[in-house]
Order: sequence, then C-alpha cells, then structure tokens
Amino acid sequence: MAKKSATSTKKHSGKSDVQQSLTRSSLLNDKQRIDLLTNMIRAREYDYAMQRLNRQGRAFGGVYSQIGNEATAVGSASAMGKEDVLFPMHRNVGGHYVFGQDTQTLLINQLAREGSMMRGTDGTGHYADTEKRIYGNISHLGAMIPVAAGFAMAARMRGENIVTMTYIGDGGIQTGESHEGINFAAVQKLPMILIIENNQYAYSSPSSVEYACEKLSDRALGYGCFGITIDGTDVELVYETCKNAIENARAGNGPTLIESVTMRMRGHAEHDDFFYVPKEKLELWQKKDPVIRYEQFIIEQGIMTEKQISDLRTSIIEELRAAIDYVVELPFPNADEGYKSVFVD
Ligand SMILES: Cc1ncc(C[n+]2csc(CCOP(=O)(O)OP(=O)(O)O)c2C)c(N)n1
Repeated sequence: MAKKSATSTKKHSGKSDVQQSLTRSSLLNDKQRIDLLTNMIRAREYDYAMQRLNRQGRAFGGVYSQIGNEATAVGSASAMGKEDVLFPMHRNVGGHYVFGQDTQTLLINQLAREGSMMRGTDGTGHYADTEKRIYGNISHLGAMIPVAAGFAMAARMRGENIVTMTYIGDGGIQTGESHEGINFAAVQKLPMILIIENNQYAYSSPSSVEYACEKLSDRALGYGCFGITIDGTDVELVYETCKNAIENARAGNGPTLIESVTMRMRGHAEHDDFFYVPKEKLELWQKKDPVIRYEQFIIEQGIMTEKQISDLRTSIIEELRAAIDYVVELPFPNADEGYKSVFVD
C-alpha cells in the first residue's frame, strides 16, 4: 500500500486496468474462502429476490441493486475484526450478511413490516442494528463519513481498539461532508477505512462529469493518509487490501481510502432502466462478474465441486423463499408508529 500517497498511473478507463485473473490471498484459508463465496451468493440471491418483490409491488422505497458489488461488500466486511463497526451504504447487503444479519431481518426492514427497526417508516436500509455493530445508512451522501470518523474517535477516547469502515460512491465522494469527514479522520489519525465504491455512475452521471483527478485514491496524498485503487470485483484482493489497511489503522497510523473499481450493473434503483449506460460497457463488465468468477476460482482450486456450489445456492434460495413467505404475511406497523422519534410530546 502506498504510504501517504496514492497509487497513480492514469485515470481508470473502466477497461484496461481491471485485472481478469483473481487474486489468491495468503491471508485466507479454504474455510474462509467458502464463507466469502457463501455470503456473495447470499447477497446475489437476495438481490434477485428484491428485484422480484419490487415488480410484484411488495417492496417499498428504493430497491438498489448491488449486483457487481458483492466482492467489495463481502471482501471488505470480512476483513474486519469481531469488535469492529460497519457503516454500510445502499449496495452493501453482503456486509450485512458478513456481520451476521439474517435474511428475515433484512426483509422485515426492507419490506417495512411490523418489527422493523424503523417501525415501517423506511424500506431502504436507513436503520442501525447496534447489536450486530451495523450502523447504516444515512441518506445524505457523505454524512456517514463524519459519523464513522466520530465513532472511531469516541471509541479511542474510551480506550477501545476498534476500527470503523464505511462506504461512499464515486458521486457521494464529491460532497463537502465527505471531504470534511476524511480530513478530520486523517488529521486525528483515526482508525477508519473508507471504501470508495467507484461503480462509474452516480445515477445517470458518468465519472467523466464527476471528478477531474486521475484516480479517486490520489486524493489521499492531499489528505495525508493512505490511498489505493483496486479491482473491486476480486474478492480476495479486496479482503487482503482491507485487512492490511485495518491493521495499519489499528496500529495508530490513521485512515486509508480504498477506491474499489466496479460497474453498476443495473439502474440507480429498480425504477431506472439505465438507458444511458452503453450496452458494450455492461457486456464487458458482465465478463468480470465477481460471483461467477469466484465460483470458478473455488472449483479450480479444488475447494468445492460444481455440485457442492449448486447445492449451496439451492439451500440459500430455499432459506430465502421461506423468509419471504413469512415476511410478506406480516402486518404493516400501526400508522401511529410513524410519529415516534419525529415529534416530541
Ligand atoms: C447529498 C445528497 N445529494 C443527492 C442525493 C440523492 N442521491 C441518492 S443516491 C445518488 C447517486 C449516488 O451515486 P454514487 O455516490 O456514485 O453511488 P451509487 O449509487 O452509484 O452506488 C444521489 C444523487 C443524496 N442522497 N444526498
């Protein structure tokens, strides 16, 4: 990892600098590899299910697909320690799974049913599950970064050696609050990791109209922290990069900006048909599908057979179906619940 500077060559084109062959990290054993794959498949199947529920009119609020982001979400969260704290964003269902949230809980919240943490007032994941150390996500892009930085600072003041990790998109990183949060974390040398999920579009705006620097991790030099750009579809590379950054932060050396390059494979949310994304670009990135490639890798490495992976997927789908059948029958919360935490008596 570059120290106090970024790994800079050229502004990534989204083509040439994304490697095809996957990394085999010496930091992982085969059991951990199976866990990575399991959580990536869980995230993928959950996504397909949410797409269907959205079309059936059963899901409310925005349904933000995280297809193409599974390696980034799962690889990064998996690198964290037991006491560390996750501040996920809207494309990080994989991280929720890594931190032990189950499908039923995810669905109760996203389908805004009785028992949801936001009492039905939200269907897009703006809730915290403090027992699971998941604090997410604030809608105002950039606002999570000062919160994750502040959490890291408070923990340090309490004498706890924890690391916080949060996420921001290539669009959200352009906001003032993002800058303030990163600067604060760098100045205070806070144990915070920021994953910049560069999926090349912020709604319909391509990277070319979002920023003029070469790589987003180059900004680390200006902040005086660590920065690196990686292929966000390579799960073991994501894991290893995050593991190193986390240990570096835990040792008191401050934050790292990790620009994880991926491609948003669907619209901003399911209401958006993403007509503005060139088809050729999607076809190119389809070949880099993080889940399919990691499945192939696991088979080639002799860790699981094709049949074992197929059985794993079947059991995940069965579990998902059971959770959907249960959750869609749950009542919606009483409308009065909507006033709670909004107005003071
Ligand atoms: C400060 C702020 N401005 C605008 C929005 C509305 N908004 C929500 S998501 C989004 C696009 C975000 O793009 P990016 O940060 O690249 O993340 P992506 O959705 O591509 O993962 C916008 C404009 C917002 N939530 N917050």
